[in-house]
Amino acid sequence: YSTATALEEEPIKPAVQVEHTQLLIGGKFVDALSGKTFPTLDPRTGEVIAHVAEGHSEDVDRAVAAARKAFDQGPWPKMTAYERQRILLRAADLLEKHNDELAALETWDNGKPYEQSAQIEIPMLVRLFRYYAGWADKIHGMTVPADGQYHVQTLHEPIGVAGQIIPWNFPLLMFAWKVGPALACGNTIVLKTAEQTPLSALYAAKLFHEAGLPEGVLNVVSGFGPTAGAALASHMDVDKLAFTGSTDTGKVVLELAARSNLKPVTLELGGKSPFIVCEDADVDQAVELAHFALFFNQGQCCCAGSRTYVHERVYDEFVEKAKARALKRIVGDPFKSGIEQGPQIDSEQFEKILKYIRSGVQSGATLETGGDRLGSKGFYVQPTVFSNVEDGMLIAKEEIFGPVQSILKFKDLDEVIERANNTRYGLAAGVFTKNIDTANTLTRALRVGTVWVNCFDTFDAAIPFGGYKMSGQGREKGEYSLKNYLQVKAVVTPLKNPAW
Ligand code: TXE
Repeated sequence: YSTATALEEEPIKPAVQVEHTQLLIGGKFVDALSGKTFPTLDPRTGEVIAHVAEGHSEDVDRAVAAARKAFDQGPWPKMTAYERQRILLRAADLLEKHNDELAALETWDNGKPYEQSAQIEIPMLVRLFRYYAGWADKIHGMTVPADGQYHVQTLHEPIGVAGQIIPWNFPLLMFAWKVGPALACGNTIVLKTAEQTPLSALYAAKLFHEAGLPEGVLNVVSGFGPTAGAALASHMDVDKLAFTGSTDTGKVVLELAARSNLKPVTLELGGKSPFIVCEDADVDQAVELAHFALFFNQGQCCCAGSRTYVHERVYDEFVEKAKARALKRIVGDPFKSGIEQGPQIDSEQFEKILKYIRSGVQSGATLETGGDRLGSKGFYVQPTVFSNVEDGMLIAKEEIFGPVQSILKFKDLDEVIERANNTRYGLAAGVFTKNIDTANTLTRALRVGTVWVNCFDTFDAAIPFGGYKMSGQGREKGEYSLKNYLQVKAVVTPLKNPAW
């Protein structure tokens, strides 16, 4: 991999200052009541970027009270949809104007390539908020032809205070997936960022206030899961919970929500998505797409194509070329131009990935390339490829969340359908074929929330996303996401003069 030696150089200094490290509650930046802070680390070195206020349950209480007040007494849910839309559009303009600062913060805190942040993720963030701004004045109920002499209509109303818990792999995009629909529908929010990546959401939320968002509508609490996160999930005054993270933590928050006030919950959880390369595939193109499907974002994608199923007729050629492609992957300081892969998020994920790699070797898979850390500091992992992987191996069953490709061989469609579906997950799948019948068969047979045919990770704001089975509940993005943040009220009025 191209840059092992460069990793020993001094890391490049990001072109941004960390301005906001406090909690954002009621429109103001404030310290945690305990005065506690925690360090957020640079994944390139493991060194401290900044100390950030550590929210606990009493801070969540304050944030929920601010959101409650903003919902019950503030202008936000009552203002016209057009006014809400204009604020969201102004916020999108400000996010766009601060593209480079947001991208630098995102890369510094997360380790993803700066060019990916600046050219893909921040533009997607802007697009998401423009998309949701568009919805603000298009949310309406219906008239219902009920039996009897009644005028019946439905009102679509905001739910109230939304609690939102997000992970660290796409901090700003997860912020947008959650905040966008909630605001478009007129809710108020308490958002808890991941402890690994607290910085960019604070910056973005400040821009929403500059855009005219009333105070208390969007509150951001940094802190840890078992304290701040659990307090939010179990809060009696939070009306809805949205969570993205691991399946295990998803179960915990669902239980907390049920045991407290039965708030409805949407969950976007883990995956072990198959990427199926059929016998008619152009192998070079398939290798490139399968590589992207797995290695994008250091392999830290819930929908990563982490089971690469390849038809036996093209298998040997595929494995050889997949190995060559991984060896060409450019790993290095994510602030350097042309970098494809930066460090993993933190030491915990880094150790977890290396453990899975050892397990792959022990279980008898063939390590084609990679298999170890890269450099001596920070959390860089060699792009790793295993062939001869079998369904029962841990690396084929569990979410590795790292740059580790597992290649499995299959003989026919029925067999690969059964094997691809034989998992507790059901988030996404990739299908690579020129045959329309094969594509149709696979897209209908796979029990997953997204099938990408001859593409992968296509993530427009308008496309719904979510999981079957233990990959989640509900859908985010697209029109489908709105119903997570709306109540339906039926209004029934007798008709005094049925003749009319
Ligand atoms: O996830 P957690 P972690 C997967 C991936 C990864 C593994 C662990 O396989 O290796 O999960 O990562 C908050 N009550 N994904 O530990 O714990 C936490 O503070 C309330 C897939 O980072 O699920 C953070 O804000 N909240 C995933 C968020 O939950 C709690 C993205 C996610 O953390 C909590 C990330 C609690 N008890 C990891 N405990 C995806 N679907 O994209 C933690 N949190």
